[in-house]
Amino acid sequence: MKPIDRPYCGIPSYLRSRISSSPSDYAGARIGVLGVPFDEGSPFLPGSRMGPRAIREHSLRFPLDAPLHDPDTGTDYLAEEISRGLIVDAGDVDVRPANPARTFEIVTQRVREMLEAGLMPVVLGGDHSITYPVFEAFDRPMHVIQFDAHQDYAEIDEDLDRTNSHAFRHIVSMPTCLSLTQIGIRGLRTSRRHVEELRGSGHRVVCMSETRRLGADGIAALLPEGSDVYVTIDVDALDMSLVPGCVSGEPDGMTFPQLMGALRAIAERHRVRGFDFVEVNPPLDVGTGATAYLGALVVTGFLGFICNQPYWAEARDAQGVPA
Ligand SMILES: [Mn+2]
Repeated sequence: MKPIDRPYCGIPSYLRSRISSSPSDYAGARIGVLGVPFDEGSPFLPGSRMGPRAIREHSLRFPLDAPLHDPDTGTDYLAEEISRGLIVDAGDVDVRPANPARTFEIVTQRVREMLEAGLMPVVLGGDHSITYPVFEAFDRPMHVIQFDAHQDYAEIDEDLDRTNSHAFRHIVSMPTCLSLTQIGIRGLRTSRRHVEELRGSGHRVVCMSETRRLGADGIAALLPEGSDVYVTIDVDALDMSLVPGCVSGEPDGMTFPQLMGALRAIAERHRVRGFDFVEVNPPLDVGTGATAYLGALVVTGFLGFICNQPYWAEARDAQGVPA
């Protein structure tokens, strides 16, 4: 009997990939999807801890019996990855409630296990604090590209150090961070000091007017061709009108084609070594789960762009890890 696989049937793993949190089962896969259901770093309304589960559920709405297809460009995506089972859903980090330091150690350890097994990590948040322990798992020096309305570059002190406003203060101080490029920064919650400090130390803060002026290829061209990059996408990079299920939405944000165009151009020009997608807050979302669906679309679309690159396909078919 042919399965019909309605999205409301079955246990939701990302794109119905096999589920395993044990590194011994990672062999043969190329991509590892890891949820980090952590929102203790949120300064206002909690709820993004439910993000990984909602994004997985909405990923079941894509038809998986054929390659994902974009009729506008005539492009197919993820045909090999889905049909050959090259994606493993590594489940969620087992959060230690009220113990963020310990939770972050486990995040780093889980991502490191995926890297050691040769998987490209795709991490689903959670709030944006999680990018710090995720990035910490990489030994490879990389340029960091952050799509976000906010800089998340707050000063660290003994009372505040692991919130979603601190991730990039930690990351720029790490020797593996070659540079930080922030795209889509806007709104009156921005600090002049943070903008000037980051620019003054050689990083890039690209606000909305410049984001529009550069366009997709201009954004990708901010870094030398072939750079190793880590990409982190806060859903609030998109315009507030698109993200009812996000506590930190700001007006005058990126359109969906602006974001996807930039992600496509980055996948084409650079070597994406991993990415995360954060800040979808399902309890705040509208009844259709539109923001979680948008999340599934951004994650799956970006993964599709990466896996369509010749270097990726070559390494995939040679049964090796993209070097
Ligand atoms: Mn953020």
